[in-house]
Amino acid sequence: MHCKLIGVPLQDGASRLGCEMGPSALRTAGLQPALEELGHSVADLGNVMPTEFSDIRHPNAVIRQLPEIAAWTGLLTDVAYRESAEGMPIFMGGDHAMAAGIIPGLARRAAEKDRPFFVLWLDAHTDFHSLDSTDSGNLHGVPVAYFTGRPGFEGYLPGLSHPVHPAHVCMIGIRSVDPAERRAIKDSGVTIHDMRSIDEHGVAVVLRDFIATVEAAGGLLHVSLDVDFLDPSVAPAVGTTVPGGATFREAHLVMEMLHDSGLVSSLELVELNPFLDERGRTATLLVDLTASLMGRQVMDRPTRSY
Ligand code: DIR
Ligand code: MN
Ligand code: MN
Ligand code: MN
Repeated sequence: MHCKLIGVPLQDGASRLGCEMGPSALRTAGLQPALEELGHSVADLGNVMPTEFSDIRHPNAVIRQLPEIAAWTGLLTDVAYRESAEGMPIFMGGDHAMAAGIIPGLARRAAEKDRPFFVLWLDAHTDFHSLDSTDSGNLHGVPVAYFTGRPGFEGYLPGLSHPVHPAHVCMIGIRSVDPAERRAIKDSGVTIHDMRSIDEHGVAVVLRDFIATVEAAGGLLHVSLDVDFLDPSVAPAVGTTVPGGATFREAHLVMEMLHDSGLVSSLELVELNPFLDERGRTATLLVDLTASLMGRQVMDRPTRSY
């Protein structure tokens, strides 16, 4: 496989500074050599950065950095569309607001290839606020509502040419949902496997169903991995830790099963805040999870202590 690393030093969607260092930390933790060791070719395309910002305001006064997020969204839609023509783009975030641009760009490409497009959303949060409902004002809380075509973004974020069908979005790891998000997502058609369902059935069972759906449809699958999907005890480098997350092995098993499915066509690693890390362990874990997704077997794991 030809992997393309694309750095997205975006932190305007989160409340704490630091996610802009995410791409550097993933490079430092050895993402490129880890992929090369598995026999993939890798091109690091560097970082992208918007240059033009328009002066937009929304009546919801708590919203932060709307002009910046609008500019990033437009830029990332173009970048994701362009870089998904061939090879496997790996977007190194950056906070989760980046998904608002990347996913519509990938969806446009999938439509052009005549393939149904699916999203696996690995996160503690549903990120399903509208601009009207967000009470934190942090726009990393809105991307799923936006890219599934929920109303209220018109005139604020770029118009969506290819919204993702909510039934094509599967969330795993959910355990922190604001009341307004809960009301909106309930009847949206998005599939949600919260942490209780992982505890009760095991992550393999819920993931196998979704993989079967994507496979039956002949779809392309994008994986959006938010660091807070993981339990803070194994992944402390994130601004919004929520206890009770996926374990080290649950996360690896997800990646291993996705590899075996052969369906994944793109990946986002988001919300890594290296300022909050402990000796690089979260960045290293993200590199190892990516390696599992790209074919590293349990018996081939490097012998390191965490
Ligand atoms: C939270 C989302 N519901 C908010 N938090 C996120 O601020 O609206 N953290 N996305 O990662
Ligand atoms: Mn998120
Ligand atoms: Mn999250
Ligand atoms: Mn909130």
